[in-house]
Amino acid sequence: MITFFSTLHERHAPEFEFFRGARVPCFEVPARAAFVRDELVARGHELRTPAHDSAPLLPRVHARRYLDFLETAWSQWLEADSANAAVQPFPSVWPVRSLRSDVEPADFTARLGLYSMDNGTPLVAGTWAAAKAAADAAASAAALVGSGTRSAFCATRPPGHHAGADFMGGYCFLNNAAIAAEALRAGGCGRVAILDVDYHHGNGTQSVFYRRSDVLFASIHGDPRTEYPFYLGHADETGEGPGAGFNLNLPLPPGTTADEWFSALEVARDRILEFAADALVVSLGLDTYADDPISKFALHATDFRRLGTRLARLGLPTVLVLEGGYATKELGVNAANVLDGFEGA
Ligand code: SP5
Ligand code: ZN
Repeated sequence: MITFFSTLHERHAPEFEFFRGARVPCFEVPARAAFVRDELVARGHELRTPAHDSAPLLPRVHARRYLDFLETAWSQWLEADSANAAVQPFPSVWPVRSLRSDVEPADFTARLGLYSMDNGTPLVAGTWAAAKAAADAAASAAALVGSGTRSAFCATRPPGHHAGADFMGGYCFLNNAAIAAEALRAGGCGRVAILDVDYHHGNGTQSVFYRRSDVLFASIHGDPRTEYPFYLGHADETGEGPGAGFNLNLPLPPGTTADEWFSALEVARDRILEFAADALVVSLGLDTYADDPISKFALHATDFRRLGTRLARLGLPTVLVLEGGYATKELGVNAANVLDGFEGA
């Protein structure tokens, strides 16, 4: 499968994140993309460098003031104090209920809180370059698939599905799947389905399309009552206004087995077929893997081949975008299994 890959992902390499108040090594590391690239090359898949500029698409998904903040965040951080060059910024205060989010504070950390949903998304000097390259890959894959190629994959990081119109979170900055969907829409696909199979609910993607009927969002994920992102992803979230009925959440309990997971996939498949999508975007999180260090489903390597086969059987032009998956060494095999299952179907 033609796979978009940019070495710019390496520039997003934070040193640590927080877990229970302690600094721990990041789960979302550059080696993830390297393992995926190496396995795809070994199996004969074609790598391409993204050549489409996603800049015109970004404002279709993200708020202008968020894009302006993100693109210049690192230079703003250095302007606040030149000693910040060696420091990872984290938010520590957020405009939750009753606080105002319409006025940008002059304080950098307060602005970072305004544009963040968590303190688990470290930002470094190269974050914008890496996130923009991933968005460019999404635009490039959508352009290829929109012009008649059956499928394309984005072996990109950072991931995107937790990023909303005006916030980062969950290791995500720009919503690559939403950008791919918008690119397909702009390219003439009337109806686009997004299927999110990451372990974590794609809260950002859901929120971007929640009031729209031209983009269906369907997600299978750990129940938000116990799993990140906690505050979205329940089954009763079905869309609003013109989007009523165009959002499908299939939360599953921690410990869900592969057979149970594939039963949920059939429910999502039926909804996507009923929707009569012209194209499919897959938020391909591989953190449903049994040995994933932060997740609690039990899919194995062979299940990812089975997933690829099921995705292909939808019979749709398909853009697949890498999301999570933190069993780093196994990530390449698991991703390549999805692509091989798809192409062998
Ligand atoms: C794209 C994606 O998969 N984002 C996931 C973000 C999850 N953020 C919360 C991570 C919490 C880590 N908990 C560590 C538990 C170790 N036992
Ligand atoms: Zn995830």
